Amino acid sequence: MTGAEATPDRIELRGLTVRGNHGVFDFEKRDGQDFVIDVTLHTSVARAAATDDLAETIHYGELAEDVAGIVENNTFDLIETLAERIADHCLSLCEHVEVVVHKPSAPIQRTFDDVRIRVERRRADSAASSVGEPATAADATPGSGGEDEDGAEAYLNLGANLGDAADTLDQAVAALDRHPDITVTRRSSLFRTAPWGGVDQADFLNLGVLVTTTLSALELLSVAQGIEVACGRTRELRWGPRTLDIDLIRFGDEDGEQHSRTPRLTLPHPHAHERAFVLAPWAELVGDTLIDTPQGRRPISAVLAELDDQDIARITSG
Ligand code: A4P
Ligand code: MG
Repeated sequence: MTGAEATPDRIELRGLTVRGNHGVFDFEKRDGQDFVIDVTLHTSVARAAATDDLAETIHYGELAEDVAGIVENNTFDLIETLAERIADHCLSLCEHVEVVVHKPSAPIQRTFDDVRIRVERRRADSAASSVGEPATAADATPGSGGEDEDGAEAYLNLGANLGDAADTLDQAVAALDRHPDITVTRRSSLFRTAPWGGVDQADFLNLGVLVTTTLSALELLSVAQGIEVACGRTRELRWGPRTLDIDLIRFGDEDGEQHSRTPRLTLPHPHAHERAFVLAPWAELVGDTLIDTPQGRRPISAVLAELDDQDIARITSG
């Protein structure tokens, strides 16, 4: 399904109409309007046709829900950004996508039929650049950073504090592992953790996973964000309550980790060293690795020991 070879086959979703709050004007953000989305996935349907098995293809119902979620759960000034974000998600499903975002009620003081943005992206493009941000040298090299023939190692932290958080985390780990280019090699215990960041809210459940992946760091982040949407992520507030949050903490291992400083992807994660809910599951999985802190590279155990005022408790073993 994700082979790089060109295929004449397409899965096409046309005219998906979703209300959203995108636009540069305040009234557009406040009142919302309809956006119409077309998606073309270049992917072979031969195996699905031969086996008549839904599991061998991309489920267009799920695709429509994921895309609708991206339109509904974000507010962008530009439909360029919306198109890029949808394309990013679709690249977690196949290697080559086209996305058209129409804004038929755009505030234009003339009679017009439609205004639209069309983007065409391939996985290699998305690894090299993202909207308006300079790509770092590391971003430009998919998979760079401590990889071997199985791909690179990465550490992800998952958190949830809305709905059935434990079930959502289970589903998210399973979804990561189901991805053809990601293998979950280790999963930590589940931790109950006090909210970090000053927002008064319910405790979180957090866990960490080590994965190996042949994806680039940006592609891995896109897959994680797609899983957040698929798990019905809702979040109104930075550092506030959320159905599911997946943060990419380290890409590569201690001896060859990738660095990136774009807003789209900052690596290693800039707050990791301040968060017991990130470090405790990580230490459980890797033992005493060296991590970046403002004081330089330090053993994770020493950094974690200084965060003993943060309330966390292991509630199941991994
Ligand atoms: N982004 C950049 N670098 C990364 C990275 N390494 N990993 C960008 C993940 N995302 C990264 O993320 C905002 C933007 O960060 C995205 O566009 C992404 O491309 P978001 O997930 O949409 O927003 P957010 O999660 O609300 O903001 P932020 O700043 O990422 O929050 P955090 O850092 O994820 O913190 N307390 C406990 N106990 N447990 C938790 O799990 N989580 C948070 C969220 C706060 N407090 C918590 C917990
Ligand atoms: Mg986050």
